[in-house]
Amino acid sequence: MSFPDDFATKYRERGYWTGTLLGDTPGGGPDRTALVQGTTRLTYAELRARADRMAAGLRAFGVAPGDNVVVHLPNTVEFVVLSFALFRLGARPVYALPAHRRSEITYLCAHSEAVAYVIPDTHAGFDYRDLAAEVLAEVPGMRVLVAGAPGPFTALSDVDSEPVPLPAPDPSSVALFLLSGGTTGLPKLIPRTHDDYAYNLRASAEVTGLDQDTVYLAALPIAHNFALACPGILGTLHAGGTVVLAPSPSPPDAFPLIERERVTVTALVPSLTLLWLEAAKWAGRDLSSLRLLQVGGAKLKEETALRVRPTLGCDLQQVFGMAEGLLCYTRLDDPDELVLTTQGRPLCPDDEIRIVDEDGADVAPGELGQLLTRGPYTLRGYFRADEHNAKAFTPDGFYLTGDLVRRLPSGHLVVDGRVKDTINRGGEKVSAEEVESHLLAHPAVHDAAVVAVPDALLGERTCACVLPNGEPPTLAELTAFLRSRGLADFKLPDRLEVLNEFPYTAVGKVSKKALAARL
Ligand code: J2J
Repeated sequence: MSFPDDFATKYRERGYWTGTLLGDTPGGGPDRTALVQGTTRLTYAELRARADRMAAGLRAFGVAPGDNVVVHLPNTVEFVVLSFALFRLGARPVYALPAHRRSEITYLCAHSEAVAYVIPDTHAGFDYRDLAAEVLAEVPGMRVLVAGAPGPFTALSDVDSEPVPLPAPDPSSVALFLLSGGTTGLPKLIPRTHDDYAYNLRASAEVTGLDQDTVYLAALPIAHNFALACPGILGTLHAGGTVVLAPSPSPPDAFPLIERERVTVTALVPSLTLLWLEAAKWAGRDLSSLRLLQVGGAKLKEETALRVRPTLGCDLQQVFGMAEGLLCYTRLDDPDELVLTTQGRPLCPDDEIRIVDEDGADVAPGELGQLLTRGPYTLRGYFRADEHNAKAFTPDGFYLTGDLVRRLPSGHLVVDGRVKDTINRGGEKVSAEEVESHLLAHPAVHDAAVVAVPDALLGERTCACVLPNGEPPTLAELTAFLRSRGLADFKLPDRLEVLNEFPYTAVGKVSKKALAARL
């Protein structure tokens, strides 16, 4: 599903789509530092050279333009080099989150018909080579590349050869796939083109004021849109700044890096922001280089927003974004009132916004309704998902975000709930339907409904409501069962409620609203 010709023409004429290829993104001077990971430091010249060699190596290895490659790497130099190598080649990374496991990865590899799957050897106490062996049993024929000790597979470091001239990909072609937070059973693949994603990261870099003096700390997983390109690592490298890769966003990992590298900008979800605000008081680390903290992924409470400047000594930017496209940012020169209480306004003057009621009619100005959007960097359809696309888009191409928002006269949006059946667990999105379908496979579960319950730290947690089949299962039994089915840990229910019956809506569907209210 690509952009219609008349829209593509408009987006080019207005200067959003410039024909820039993502492989050409690293924009800094050759001797400047592009990447820092632990004791490893790469200049821009080194980054470009390594990406060129890996692109040639991948080509020789059999990866061709248009091929899909599932990339399952943590925040490492290899992630960045591999991404640029694939962009140069015109092969397409499918970015899996480090927390994904057999259930998600098997599906992603099969659905994208990936030719290769790239993993670390171990990360955060987990051996990804064991996972790869399990995935291969279900998706045979795929090649596995390992950053680190390869075990039975191929070392990524061996995928290396003298640079060769490679044909440049078409800027309007798909450059990469991101994953949707998911409203249905399985995560959807979001195709992003060179043209649209280059705009996404360039305009984001502008709105956050990035330049070659920026030192960006990648604390959140860079496989996620926020830390990848909003402006994230790609926006920073475009601006010629320095990217510092953190192994995790926890204060003990992140704070020493901020102090040592004089980090100026970073991005967090609200639950981590709370953690940082607490830790900053006792950590005894010099965080004074921080200029800007971006917070997004879930609704930031005003109480938390108010604490950012006094505690961390930097400005706050709220970001309401989605991997599907649309990004809203509070601006650096917005009045405090807007920065503290809104989720920003759209990035592009040609982001089209509609706010509609249940019948799809536009609401009155200032009223709450579902946000629909269309624009130069918002997808027109998920990859190979015709049936879902028919429901997720209007006939004229607006994407139904599932978010409930109201718009202020300034154009800023306030997010206030959602109509999609997901749980936003500290910024990590859990599809209720996906968890329910796994729960239903358990012999002691007759029926299951998964709902969000409020939580002081994470914003929301996941509650599994179950009608038992005979002896009711325990939460520990169910989470062990879900884990054995290869589901990522962040999707495991935090709480179990065993019920005798579900409340139903007039049309006979389980009423999640009534269920949540009952809890
Ligand atoms: C309330 N809900 C929010 C916010 C996202 C930047 C920032 C975040 C994401 C992201 C992203 C929210 N307040 N500030 O991709 O580039 C919820 C909405 C939205 C969904 C998208 C980025 N910011 N959300 O979170 O694809 O429900 O992207 O539709 O993971 O997160 O989730 P995701």
